[in-house]
Amino acid sequence: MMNRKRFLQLGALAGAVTSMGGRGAYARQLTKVNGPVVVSTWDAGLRANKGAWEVLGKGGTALDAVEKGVMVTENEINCCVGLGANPDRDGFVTLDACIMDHRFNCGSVAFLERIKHPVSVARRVMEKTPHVMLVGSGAQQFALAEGFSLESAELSPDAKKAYQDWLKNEKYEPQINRENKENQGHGPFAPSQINGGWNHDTIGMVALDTNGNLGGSCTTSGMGFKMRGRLGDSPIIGAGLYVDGDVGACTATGQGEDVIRVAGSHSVVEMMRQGYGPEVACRKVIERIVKIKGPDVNKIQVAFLAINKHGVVGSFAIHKGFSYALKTNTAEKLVEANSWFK
Ligand code: SD4
Repeated sequence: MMNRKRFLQLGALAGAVTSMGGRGAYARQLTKVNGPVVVSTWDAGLRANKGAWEVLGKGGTALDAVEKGVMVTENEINCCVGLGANPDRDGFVTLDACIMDHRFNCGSVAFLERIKHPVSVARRVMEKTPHVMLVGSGAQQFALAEGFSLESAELSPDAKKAYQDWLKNEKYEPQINRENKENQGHGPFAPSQINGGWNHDTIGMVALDTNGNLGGSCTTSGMGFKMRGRLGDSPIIGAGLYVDGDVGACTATGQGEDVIRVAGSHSVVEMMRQGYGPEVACRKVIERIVKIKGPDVNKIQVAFLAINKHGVVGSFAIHKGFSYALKTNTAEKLVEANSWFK
């Protein structure tokens, strides 16, 4: 007799599956692709995916693709990620990033200042040191020794304005990350019309290359106006990103503290190892966060974005409003993720 696990595996391979779980019956669509695929969080992912595709489209590796892809976003001044993003409450932009390949090689930097491409520094940590993670002035010292330039500490015009607005109240009250017209602004605190409307600070990307290898990256300025020294999930292997070349890869966005608590991306990959399709795997971990948070779940957003070894993509968020960008040989689009609360 076919057990549940086998059913889900077959369902994922067929490209669509309907299952039971969480709060009852729910139907879902899974995207099964042939050839390379890249997905990344939020709508900045559309541009980042193009950068990744320059590598993937030519048969390059997922690892190179996920580095090149998120570098596009790190480069966008007045965007949500990189040196143009919101500072901490003391007025300094501090960046976190990590990268991982299909063989458990990984590198990470955190609390890094004045370096344009933290994801590339993370890759050097992975490739040139015996360590996984470097932080703060040590990470900066390493970056400079590796030939990265020290950039200006000046805030981008939009970040300067958002910071000055924030200083008026100095209220630490993160809002739910989403992209829609009612909640536009620069970072998680300042609803306004700046910068086309976003209130998130991260890009996570996972990809499968033509050789069937997976890779992932995640880069962020962290939560806007955070306490100095605060780290979220994004640079933490297993929280903001995890890749197991035999199973799948996952990245996270949203309230980092609540992703760290459940080792979010690693937990999603473990669910996929148990046979769940990517969306169900994401949903199972979201369900865990919803239970842990109780009524406080209304104050936070978390979203996971996963891909399995077969190129099946899935995502799930706590609240509506999370979308991810998908690129394959035949598709290039923004997809609204399913969510716990509709
Ligand atoms: C953090 N997870 O620093 C990041 C924030 C984020 O979109 O994803 N913002 O907690």
